[in-house]
Amino acid sequence: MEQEQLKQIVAQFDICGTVSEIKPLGAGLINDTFRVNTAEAKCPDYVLQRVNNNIFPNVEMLMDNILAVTTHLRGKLEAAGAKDIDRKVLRYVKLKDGDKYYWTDGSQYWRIMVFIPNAITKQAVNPESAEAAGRAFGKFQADLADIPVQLGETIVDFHNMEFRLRQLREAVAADAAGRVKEVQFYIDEIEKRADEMCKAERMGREGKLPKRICHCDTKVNNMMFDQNDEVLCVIDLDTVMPNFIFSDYGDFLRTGANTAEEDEPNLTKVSFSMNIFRAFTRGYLASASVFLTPAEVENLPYAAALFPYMQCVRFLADYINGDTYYKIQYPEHNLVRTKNQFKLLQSVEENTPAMKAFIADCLK
Ligand code: GN1
Ligand code: MG
Repeated sequence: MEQEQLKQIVAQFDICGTVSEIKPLGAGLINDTFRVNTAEAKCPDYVLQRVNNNIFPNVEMLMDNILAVTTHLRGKLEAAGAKDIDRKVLRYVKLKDGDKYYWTDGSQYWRIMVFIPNAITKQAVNPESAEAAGRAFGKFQADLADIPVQLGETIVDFHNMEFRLRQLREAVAADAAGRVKEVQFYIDEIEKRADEMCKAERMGREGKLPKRICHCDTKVNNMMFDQNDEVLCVIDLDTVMPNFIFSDYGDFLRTGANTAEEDEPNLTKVSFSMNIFRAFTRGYLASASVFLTPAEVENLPYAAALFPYMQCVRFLADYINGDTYYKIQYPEHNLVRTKNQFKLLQSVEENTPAMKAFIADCLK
């Protein structure tokens, strides 16, 4: 998109100063993100985002959720007397006209938040930053437990495994891109595990598992760190909604404990790091064990398997559908991601007894 068009969009928002430059930022697979630099030293820079409204159909609800979440987190930080609050929770910018926090021309949806300077985003973590991330996501869930509003489901059934399997089966039946034959091995491996992997949905129906406010996209790169590997701020709040806590625990390990990136084609590099698992779990239990039920704790190793499995199902369904959901850089990209997540799942499965033993030890 042209600078001029982007500047026109920024001009709708009540920002400080004048825009000097706008350039692409980040590595998200769904929204388009830009950094907006301002000319004046007294003004912050900003982050401009186009919300993908094919994937998030109700942007109004999504922004209401985000405003409720950031306001609540800000209140907690103020009550605790925290310093530098604008580095610890996102601040969204209102339109110049009206009180909305997004601008739309009727087909595209845009929003702006204040850029947090000198913060670090990572694609990979070491044990220190994994432990800090565990504490931060546990605290994120704890802090949002008493949010006074009911948050909407921005993507219905987002982490519902039964639903994701139904989508895959529909994709296989339609075979829109003629790719089913080449991926039959993965379909079979997925089906072998399908029943076990839908355990959370069953437990939920039986009243054995609560839904809590979760982040639901706890990829490593959705959190910002300071220079000392401490977590500053949790970002990418589009999917904050009620869910099983497995979402946040499992999805962090899916990226953080993978010894390679989620689209690494060389599968010998892909495995599940028990070092990262131990550090993250230690951190998570330190801040979340106050509210977790025994059933939640007992199933953390299941959650560690569920998320590579679910992501494998989602990438494979998208590949079979002809790449309609995730951004891709080359034609086989979603297939490479599928294979990567399956390899990671196998490594998680090998490590399950060791994970169970570690968690039991932590609780002693
Ligand atoms: C997407 O937007 P991003 O890149 O943080 C996706 C997640 C997937 C992830 C896989 C709304 O997250 O659910 O786990 O890609 N977000 C949505 O990398 O589908
Ligand atoms: Mg992201």
